[in-house]
Amino acid sequence: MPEAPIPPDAAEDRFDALVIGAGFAGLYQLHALRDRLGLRVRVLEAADGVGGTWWWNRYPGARCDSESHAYAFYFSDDLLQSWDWSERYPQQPEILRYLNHVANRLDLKRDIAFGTRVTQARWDEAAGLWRVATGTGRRYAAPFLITAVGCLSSANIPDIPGAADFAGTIHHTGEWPHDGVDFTGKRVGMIGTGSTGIQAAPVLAETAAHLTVFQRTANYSIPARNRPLDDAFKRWAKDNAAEIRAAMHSTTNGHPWPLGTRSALEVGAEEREAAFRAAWEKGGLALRATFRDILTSRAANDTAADFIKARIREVVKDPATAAKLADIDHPFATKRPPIDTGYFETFNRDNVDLVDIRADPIARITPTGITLRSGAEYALDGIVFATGFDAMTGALLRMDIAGRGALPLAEAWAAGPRTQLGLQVPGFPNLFTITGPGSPSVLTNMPVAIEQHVEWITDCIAHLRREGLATIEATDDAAEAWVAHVNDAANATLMPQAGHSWYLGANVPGKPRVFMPYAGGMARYRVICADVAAQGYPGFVTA
Ligand code: N01
Repeated sequence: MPEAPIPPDAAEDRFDALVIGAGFAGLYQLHALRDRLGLRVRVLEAADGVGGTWWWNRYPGARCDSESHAYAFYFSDDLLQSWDWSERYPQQPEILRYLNHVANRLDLKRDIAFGTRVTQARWDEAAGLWRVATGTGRRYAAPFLITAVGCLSSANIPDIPGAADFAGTIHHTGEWPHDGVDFTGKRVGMIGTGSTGIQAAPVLAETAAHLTVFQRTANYSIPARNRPLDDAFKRWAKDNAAEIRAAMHSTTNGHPWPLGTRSALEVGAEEREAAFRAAWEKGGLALRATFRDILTSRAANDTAADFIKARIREVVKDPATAAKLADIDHPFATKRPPIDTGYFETFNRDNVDLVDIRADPIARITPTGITLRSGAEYALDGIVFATGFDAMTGALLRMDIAGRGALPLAEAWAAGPRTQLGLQVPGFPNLFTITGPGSPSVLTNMPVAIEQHVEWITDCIAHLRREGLATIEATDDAAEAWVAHVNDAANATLMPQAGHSWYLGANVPGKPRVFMPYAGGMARYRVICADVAAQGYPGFVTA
């Protein structure tokens, strides 16, 4: 039963716009609405500080897979010139320092309510307001509600029988204790081999007495080749900011390198191997862009997949372990490709074991460890769930949002997310979802996608105010057409072939299987959104 709207309340705080979340997206959205449009804005943030993803994900080895000089705000020259990254890939504490630098430099913290988790949001039709309840008991209202809650912020904690009885510690990587976890001398079991597990395993292995990695799906990974940045590079990045920005705006994934122009199949085996080898030695996500058809042709993809599998077998000394690690069941980059610092090498350590839980699944957690279906037991002092997130929709649905006619978002999205451009949902006027499902979001270097959404939303609200309009809402027809286009874009790639990926919601039991991000490319998406705005917002109703 839909609940009644939250009644108007004398203690309610009124603003022109409410923003949920104070990560990259929420910080820029606050700045844009407050300092460019002059609106009264409040950001509601569950954590006690800014940072979003980088506030919560403090697991050992947490670092960004985008290169630091591209993982930054490009809307402000002052921010670019006033910050130096120390490494090619920044670690979590450094990114958190960066976001504090941004918040301080732009004087944002005074408009953020920290420790304030949104528990309910209701569209009050008569008043033309979003009424928002929070965990602190304080209520807020504003005509515009903008979610900046991130795509990977709702932890996916597997429901393994017996977990409550475990005598040791259990931690999910996305909810890591702020004072850390000391695994010195401990037997640690880590479940999950996505980007997170692949980053964490080498660091856990350094301190733990023993690390057991429980692998359900073997994964590709490319060496990051992280390194400290020298002064010459830092100077180059600052002096060439405009060119780097232009490059990021022109590419499929929002990274500052172009997709190769050649097919992997039009060159000879030797030349192809040399190209993959060069990308492998350089390190990082650019290997995916070596040839133009790695994500669209299975035969082209196989050449990259075979190259990486050969490297795994080369690095890992024990043939049985190497075989399990290289037994990858999906095409390369159809799940988000991890990059690593010594992941495969970690399995050459005496204190690390790999357990194949596809062959022999986990039966239960006992007070002393993990037992597999075969009866095999692993004695553990600590368990790390590197099991990912209820991605893209989880954080939105968790907030209990209801729109026109008290329609809950969970009902509107019962068969999967329906949006116009990943920005608005039919039936939810004046609600904007930064990097929402149906937008390129997680397929890109996130700050690029975030800047584009924040600027589109800000321009849209400016347009409404200029025209004396109170509301904007996506139409059903537009959302239907957009969802069809999102599906077509995904089906033009190999990505749906990774049947168990979180892009499809397949990692969360019971979640509808719908390819959620827009795979048509960031550059193309940018043009589509700009055209919609230039044409006076077709696909939306304003009033
Ligand atoms: O999560 P994942 P993640 N029993 O969902 C396994 C971003 N990121 O946190 O593949 C046993 O990718 C699951 O197995 P399977 C990045 O976009 C960015 O690693 O479902 N195993 C898989 O191996 C990334 O893609 C950065 O069979 C279970 C693993 O857990 C996204 O976050 C760093 C299980 C989960 O992998 C998510 O990555 C890290 C169960 N019940 C992450 N449930 C940077 O750039 C799940 N698994 C810094």
